[in-house]
Amino acid sequence: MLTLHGFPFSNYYNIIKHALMYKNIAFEERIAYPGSPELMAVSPAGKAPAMTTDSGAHLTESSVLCDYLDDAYPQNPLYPTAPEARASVRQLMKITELYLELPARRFLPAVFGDVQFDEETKAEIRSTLERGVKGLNALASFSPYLTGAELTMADIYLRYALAIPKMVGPAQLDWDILASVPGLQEWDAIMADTDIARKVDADMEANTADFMAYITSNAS
Ligand SMILES: N[C@@H](CCC(=O)N[C@@H](CS)C(=O)NCC(=O)O)C(=O)O
Repeated sequence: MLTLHGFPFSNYYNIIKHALMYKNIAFEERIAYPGSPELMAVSPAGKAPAMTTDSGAHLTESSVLCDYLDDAYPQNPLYPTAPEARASVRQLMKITELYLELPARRFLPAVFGDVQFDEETKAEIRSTLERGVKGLNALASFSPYLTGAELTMADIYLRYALAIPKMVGPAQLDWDILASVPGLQEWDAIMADTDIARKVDADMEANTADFMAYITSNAS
């Protein structure tokens, strides 16, 4: 059976977990924290998520895993079939990763530690985030999903990627991403209102104390 390695507090892990559940793919979860020998054994960069396929191959990088799941398990597809439409979905995923998730992630040391960011760095991060906001404003139709009537991988990807800008935006930049993109708040509520999202969120909540304990014990 396919194995998902990582931890439920991780937003990237949850992208893959949500996709697996949506596609009705049998999988087992193996909890492994960043930098642990268990994760290093399956993830060269020591990051979550990693996946072990049915034939025993180890794969990493969430966007790669998203593609793999739809290629290897065609049921309940999360990408359209037409090449241009597929590219549009991937375009949204890439914009989400590069211009929303990753820049916001730079503030995590302020959330999990006592790091302070100077105004110049904040302005630099903000200007990257503004590119992401422009991208969503230009490309997302919210009708009701990002690219139309069908849920795609871009919706799942954005739902969990948004966790970081939502977490850091107000405190670090006095900025609310949901208010910056018309339709995003309503879309976010739709995305949260499914059994799969509720299960992923509940598991995340349940993992919080354990993850924090791991972070704390590895900080000292
Ligand atoms: N580019 C990677 C990023 C994954 C990532 O950053 N995962 C976090 C957990 S949410 C992690 O393992 N961080 C540990 C680290 O950076 O050492 C992906 O798309 O899967």
